[in-house]
Amino acid sequence: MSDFTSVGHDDNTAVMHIFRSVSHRDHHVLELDGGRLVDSWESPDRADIVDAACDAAGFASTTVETRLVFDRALAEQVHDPDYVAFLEGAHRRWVDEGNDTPCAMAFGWPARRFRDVVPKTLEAQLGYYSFAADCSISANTWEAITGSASAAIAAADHISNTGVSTEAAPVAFARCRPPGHHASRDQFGGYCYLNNSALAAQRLRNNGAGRVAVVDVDYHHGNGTQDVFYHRFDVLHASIHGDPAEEFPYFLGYADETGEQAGEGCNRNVPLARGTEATDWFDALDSTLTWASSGGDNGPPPDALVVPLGLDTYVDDPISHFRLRSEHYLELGQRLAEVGLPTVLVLEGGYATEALGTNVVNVLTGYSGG
Ligand code: SP5
Ligand code: ZN
Repeated sequence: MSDFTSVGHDDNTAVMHIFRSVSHRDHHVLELDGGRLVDSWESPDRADIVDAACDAAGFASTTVETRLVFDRALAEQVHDPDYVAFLEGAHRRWVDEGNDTPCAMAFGWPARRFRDVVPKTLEAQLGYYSFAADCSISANTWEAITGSASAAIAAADHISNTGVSTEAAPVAFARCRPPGHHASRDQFGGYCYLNNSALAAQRLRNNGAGRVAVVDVDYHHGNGTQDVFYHRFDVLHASIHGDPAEEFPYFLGYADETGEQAGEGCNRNVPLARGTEATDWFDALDSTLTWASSGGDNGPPPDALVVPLGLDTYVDDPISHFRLRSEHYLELGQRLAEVGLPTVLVLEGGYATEALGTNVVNVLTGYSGG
């Protein structure tokens, strides 16, 4: 039985545990960037560097076995079952249709005043089930995305099962790759296919958490997670990100998106301008954590926290424009720990690969009281 009673912090600090998959390594895809098809910024090196840094820092870890952990029924709670089946079969169909290029990629999308009708052919469905040309599907993408989802699911189960048996609120880090927070109920894009953070939040609900808060600190708006939970009261969603008027994903993430129907008042967006400095970013974080931990605009406080953790807020990130430095990630970890809720940290973006290991370790160390 899981138990989500929050026990707060005293002198004891949380023991961080890491969950990760190895199947990510064979997922390397192409993206359209500046008018060229290039190797994706979201490279296999990212995860390998994070793993090496976490191991060197002495954090305990578990490598998940996808076939034991991946839960298709859970994936179909978060995503359209037809979309999940499409992801599973897309690359096989790409090869069977005689394509001799490595990545299945869309080139046409349902735009304004187009019809929302599922088309028949693979090339049409690639557009129907995606929203951006920064994302494609390679031979081993399905294995990588189910492995990544499994890391998030195992991390959620870990904090559910740890419950009140430790002094401090339990915490786990899902070292996911590929990332997930741009993946909506039925569209991939932004390097994301299955929404790992949404899967973790849904799993925590299934395990007994009454309400779950998701606080997304990636540089980019968590459009996919917002989409999945937009009409729901049981999962709060907040995101601090580059203003969509100038940053990907461009068409969602404004401050007036507050949720709909049962989810009204359960969504919060804090768009910030390019060039935002750490002091302003931490002000946004504090007010967002206060909002989330008090239950959003209405309703009871959450029993657990999921943090889509992007490190692309870093000053030297090659595709992003906030100005956090490595020491700020220690502070981020501390602020998240101060919330005092059972927490799953889920790796999202971060493309300054040489600094990514240090920055992730700093969040985990700050959280762990180091
Ligand atoms: C998980 C995540 O962080 N996804 C981000 C996906 C962003 N992809 C498109 C970014 C376009 C930025 N253009 C920069 C041009 C540099 N040559
Ligand atoms: Zn990002």
